[in-house]
Order: sequence, then structure tokens, then C-alpha cells
Amino acid sequence: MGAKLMDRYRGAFESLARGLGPAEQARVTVEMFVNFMGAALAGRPEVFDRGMRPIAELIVDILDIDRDNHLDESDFRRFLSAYSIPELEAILVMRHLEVEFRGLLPREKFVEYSRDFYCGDDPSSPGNWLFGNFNQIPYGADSAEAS
Ligand SMILES: [Ca+2]
Repeated sequence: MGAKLMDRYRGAFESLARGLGPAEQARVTVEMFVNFMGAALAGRPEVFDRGMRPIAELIVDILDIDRDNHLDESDFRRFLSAYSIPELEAILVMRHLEVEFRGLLPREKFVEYSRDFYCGDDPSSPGNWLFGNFNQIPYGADSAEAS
């Protein structure tokens, strides 16, 4: 499954490189990546379902050791640690996703949070927390003011 996930990510990055054009393919900055992903996915859940949902499903396949279609807290902590999310932030993330209280994150909920993260426009959506606390990352208008 790990190789399959790598193939999916490789395909997504090849799609990104094609979308950027030949001059930009050698180097993709964070800003280029964010702008491309935003243009491709923001407000377009059908694009997520075609391209990113299979990746989200594979992530659940890899993490869900006991194959009950739910990520328990230790499964989900492995996911967060793969994104280098510190322990205290992981607790905050799980609180926003309600994992801490129910102890389980169903497969469909993980996919729904992923879809919200990539496609949603509701700043209060729990899905915005799936990959950590983005409120503390200086990007966009705030970083432009800081530089
Ligand atoms: Ca499980």
C-alpha cells in the first residue's frame, strides 16, 4: 500500500508540474504549490473526489491496522506524526476533529475532513485542522505584511 500511495502522490505532483509549465517544473515553491492546489481544488469537491480521495482512502488503508474502517487515536497520532505535528498540537487537532472524545475517526469522516481541508471555504470547518494548526503559520496576507 505504501508503494501505491507513493505512486498516487507522484501522479499528483506530475499533474502539478504539468499545470505549472516547463519553466517551473524544476522548482516548485510553497507559494506556487499553494496557488496551484487552491486553483485546482478550492470549491471543487468533484476534483477532490477524482484525484485526492483515492489518496485519502489509501492513507486510511495504511493507518487502519485492525481494518475496522476507523482510525483510533494511535492510528491518527501516527498520521499526525508523519506530518511532524508536535504532541501538544496533535492534542489540539484531535480536539477540533473530536477524535479525543469519541476515540475513533471513521474512514468517511477522514475523507470528509480531507475534502473540507482542500475544497472548503468555511474557516470554522474542523477539516481545516486535519494537517495541523494553520492559524499559526504565517502565509498569505499576514506573511506579506511581515516581510
Ligand atoms: Ca482501526
